[in-house]
Amino acid sequence: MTLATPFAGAASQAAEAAAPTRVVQRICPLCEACCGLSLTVSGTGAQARVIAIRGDEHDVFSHGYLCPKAVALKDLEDDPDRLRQPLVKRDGRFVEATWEEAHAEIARRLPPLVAEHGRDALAFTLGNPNVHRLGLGLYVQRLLRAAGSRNVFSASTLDQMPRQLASGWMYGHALTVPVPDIDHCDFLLMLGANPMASNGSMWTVPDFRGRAKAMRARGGQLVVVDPRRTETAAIADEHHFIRPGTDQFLLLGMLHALFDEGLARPGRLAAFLAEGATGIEALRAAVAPYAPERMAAHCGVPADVQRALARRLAAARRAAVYSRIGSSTQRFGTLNSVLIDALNILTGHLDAEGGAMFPHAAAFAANTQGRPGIGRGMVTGRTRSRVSGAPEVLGEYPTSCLAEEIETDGPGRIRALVSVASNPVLSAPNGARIGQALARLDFMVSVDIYLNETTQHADVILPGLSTFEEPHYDVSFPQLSCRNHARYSPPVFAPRPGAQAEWQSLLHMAATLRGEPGAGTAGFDLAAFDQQLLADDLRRLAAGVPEPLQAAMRDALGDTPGPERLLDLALRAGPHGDRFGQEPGGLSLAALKAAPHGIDLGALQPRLPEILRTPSGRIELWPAPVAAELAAADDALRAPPPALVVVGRRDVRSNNSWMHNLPTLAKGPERCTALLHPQDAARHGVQAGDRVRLQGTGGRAIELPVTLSDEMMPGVVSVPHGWGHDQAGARLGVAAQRPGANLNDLLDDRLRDPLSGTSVLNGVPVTLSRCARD
Ligand SMILES: Nc1nc2c(c(=O)[nH]1)N[C@H]1C(S)=C(S)[C@@H](COP(=O)(O)OP(=O)(O)OC[C@H]3O[C@@H](n4cnc5c(=O)[nH]c(N)nc54)[C@H](O)[C@@H]3O)O[C@H]1N2
Ligand SMILES: Nc1nc2c(c(=O)[nH]1)N[C@H]1C(S)=C(S)[C@@H](COP(=O)(O)OP(=O)(O)OC[C@H]3O[C@@H](n4cnc5c(=O)[nH]c(N)nc54)[C@H](O)[C@@H]3O)O[C@H]1N2
Ligand code: SF4
Ligand SMILES: [Mo]
Repeated sequence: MTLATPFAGAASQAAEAAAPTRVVQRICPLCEACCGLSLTVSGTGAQARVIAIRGDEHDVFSHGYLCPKAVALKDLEDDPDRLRQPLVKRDGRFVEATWEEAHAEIARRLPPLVAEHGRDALAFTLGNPNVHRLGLGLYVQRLLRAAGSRNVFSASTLDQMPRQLASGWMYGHALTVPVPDIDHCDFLLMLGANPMASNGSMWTVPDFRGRAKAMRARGGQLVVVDPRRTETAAIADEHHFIRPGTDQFLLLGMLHALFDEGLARPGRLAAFLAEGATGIEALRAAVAPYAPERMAAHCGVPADVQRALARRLAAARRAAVYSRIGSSTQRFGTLNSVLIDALNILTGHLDAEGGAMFPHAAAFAANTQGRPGIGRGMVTGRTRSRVSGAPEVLGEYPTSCLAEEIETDGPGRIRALVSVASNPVLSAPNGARIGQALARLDFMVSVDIYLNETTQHADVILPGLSTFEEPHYDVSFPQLSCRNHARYSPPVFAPRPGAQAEWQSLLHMAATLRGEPGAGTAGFDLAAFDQQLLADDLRRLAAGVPEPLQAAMRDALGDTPGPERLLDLALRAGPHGDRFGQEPGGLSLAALKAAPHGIDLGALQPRLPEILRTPSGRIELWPAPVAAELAAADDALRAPPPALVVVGRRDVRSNNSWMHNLPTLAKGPERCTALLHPQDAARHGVQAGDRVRLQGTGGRAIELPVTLSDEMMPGVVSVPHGWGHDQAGARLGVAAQRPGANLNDLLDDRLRDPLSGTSVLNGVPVTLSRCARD
């Protein structure tokens, strides 16, 4: 799809026609597909404006694809509600402040709180845009290190933590995540994912539709398992309903079938598998009780379908099983992730062409560092949260523990919070409780571009530059891409005079927390502090490197502060890097700057055993904590199925909670509706267009209009998240006109996967009743 969209009205178009135009390339920062865009820019200097956005046909990775959200980047640029100046709360009201005033306020209030109550009294919430903005992603790490708090909460425990934990335990590193090599695949089985709407997740696959179409044209097949016949199911060869929250039973059934029918043949992978309690025989014994014939009644997928899927997976020359949010945000999210990989491994499709493969990122590939083939593995639970005792995973606690840590008195209570690009009031279960807890804090800072449902509780809001004013490089997504590549975008515009980038705000806060002399004053030398931290990095990185090379590294990086030289360092030291002149022709920032459409690094290649970092040097097929989950899964088998459960739904014109203020995306039919099967509607005396009340087990309810479709599995209602923009303290003029209801207000914050700390966001029991018709 290539969209060309003129944004401006007719009069300004005429003016722009006269102005000189230029075309620049830009990676879209909005979702994980990371499409390459072509922007037409008119005018120069302060008059410069983006007048058209198209897909970049010459992009080495996305080849011209884009979705309607890219076009809304222009709305985002112009949104009058987007913050451009810091806000400081004075006497309960936000007033615009200078950067000096904002940092002075932080320096006045934050360090004394930490000094009196300890480091853990300051918490952090990190949201989704941290992985989409270069400066945020790199410098938030610097801030966290300076703060040294255990109370870190992020969107990971509302999303992919089970997948990362499974990878950590099986392969030794949380970033060693296999992705389908769709361009060479013959059979793709997809559970709980809807890339036609989401554009892919934990799998960077721009133009999923085009790639799926090409797969099918080659004779390949796509099978979707989802409680809704989604947009992805609509382009698939086959779709099967599954009862929400029961993927583990389907997966256990399929694994049982593989062993039962003699189809468990890992081939070359056998040499890499651990033996004994975490090996293949242990898995065979574990799945023995879960015959498809027994699982069918529990998951709703007939036994013959389970067996047929297992056989097709085993028979396909090149195949992969892939899953996402639907099977991750579940009580058995980590178990599900391990079982998915077990299917890929037992059928020989892991790390094989056209199967589930490990990308090789050019920079920031933390899973590629250290000795190849062996490592420390992943350890969780090094600390536990104060109130619930939830184990730390990757240095975080479950987001669903945030409110209780603020509410519950005692030593270590959270009294201050820094939210960085996160909106837990709309994104996390029992959002209303989180809002009330935030209102109790002694001090809160938000690094955010909107005054919204969460940031309304802050005392200081620090907005960043617009995306067009900053360089872009995806730190995370080349690690998850269906083809290896490296792409960089320079800023399109110079920053407005006096504006501050997010990396500067984060670094300044880090300096304040470390008590650096002058921090919090206008005279603070941020560049010198950045230099000092980089020198520390280099010392670590260069340990054992000969001195002449260390000197070459220092010289090469220069003295311009900010994220770009960290990127240069990571590229040059990375697996494809020029190694500071030792590997002529290798990657560097300069090499990427010279390639505006990106550099293709080829199809995914097998990486076993080099990629392993487990202490055994083997794949731990059946990690002990996961094996122990089967007892709980057995309990779940005995629980009666709820009459009605709610699942989430994504729409291509939306993005979590924060793009509902952009007019291009906000128009069109109401999207925050409860989607229901006509049978369920009849059962509840509901007709299309009625308003219904959905109530969760905690007793909290939301009201919203109903839409009906037989694309829903009976007994399941689908509601999108990220809505509920009717809070008086927010400043979101467009979103407030059609606020929708906050699904997370009714979800239960006590439900989570105990291994990964991830919230159960899908398959949660609800009751439905019709609101009075007026
Ligand atoms: N019920 C239910 N809940 C869900 C989900 C679900 O499927 N169902 N999905 C979950 C998932 S997968 C995720 S990732 C989470 C997301 O949870 P969050 O990350 O909390 O939510 P977002 O809506 O992405 O919020 C992004 C925040 O960043 C701000 N922002 C946007 N751009 C920028 C920027 O460039 N800089 C800065 N500093 N701020 C910016 C926005 O104003 C907003 O406050 O939601 C989760 N919640
Ligand atoms: N347009 C748009 N794109 C986005 C986002 C967005 O909000 N809007 N958010 C971004 C983010 S942060 C993420 S993490 C990704 C998520 O990317 P995806 O995981 O592809 O997102 P969803 O569209 O929520 O797909 C989840 C599917 O799981 C199904 N499901 C629910 N419960 C179950 C279950 O128990 N079992 C099975 N098998 N299926 C189930 C749902 O019906 C749904 O179709 O999308 C990203 N891209
Ligand atoms: S699919 Fe994602 S990355 Fe591509 S244009 Fe749309 S929002 Fe941007
Ligand atoms: Mo997400």
